[in-house]
Amino acid sequence: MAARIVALACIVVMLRLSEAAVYKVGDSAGWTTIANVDYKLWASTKTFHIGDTVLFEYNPQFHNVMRVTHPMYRSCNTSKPISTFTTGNDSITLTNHGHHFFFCGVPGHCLAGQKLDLNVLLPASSTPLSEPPISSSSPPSSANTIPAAGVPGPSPSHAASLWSVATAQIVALVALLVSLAFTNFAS
Ligand SMILES: *[C@@H]1O[C@H](CO)[C@@H](O)[C@H](O)[C@H]1NC(C)=O
Ligand SMILES: *[C@@H]1O[C@H](CO)[C@@H](O)[C@H](O)[C@H]1NC(C)=O
Ligand SMILES: [Cu+2]
Repeated sequence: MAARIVALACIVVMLRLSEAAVYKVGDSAGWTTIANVDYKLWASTKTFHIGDTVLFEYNPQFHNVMRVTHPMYRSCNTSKPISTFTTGNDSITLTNHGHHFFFCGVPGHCLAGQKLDLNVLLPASSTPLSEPPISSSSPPSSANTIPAAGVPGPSPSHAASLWSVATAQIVALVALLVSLAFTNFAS
């Protein structure tokens, strides 16, 4: 009986941990230059995992979002963005580990500090249950799925990390259910 309760508790904890987080960039201030948001500080207070989503909210008349390489990020060079988002409500799902570099491409805004460096942590292989998979619930109005910024690019083995996290969770769940069945059988 006790083993059954423990197994059920494990399942509940696992389901809670598998929820991917959504982070609104800049919190209530959003993506802007006028509030003097320190986006470096903002990012440092979060722990980003594969499957999490960052939401850029801004007035599209005044700002945009460009994903860029590290050298372009450092020099605020807007000439060759990897991708550009302009809806004012851009939801970007983080599908790879490593640094993701963003800035606003409007002249002067990156230099004024409207730039964001996100570091998505590697799934820890010893604790696969703590890594959330991509949320499959209601797709946002402007969902974008992106790989990690290059320099250096993600290796093919890491591209599969999301899949292995999901697989590990399923394996763990099956293991728990099997142990649950054996507990019932023995008692
Ligand atoms: C921006 O990057 C491009 C290469 O993508 C380069 O040709 C250009 O000189 C750079 N501009 C500045 C101002 O560094
Ligand atoms: C922005 O998109 C999110 C979903 O990605 C949605 O929940 C939110 O209501 C949207 N906000 C605006 C102002 O459209
Ligand atoms: Cu801007």
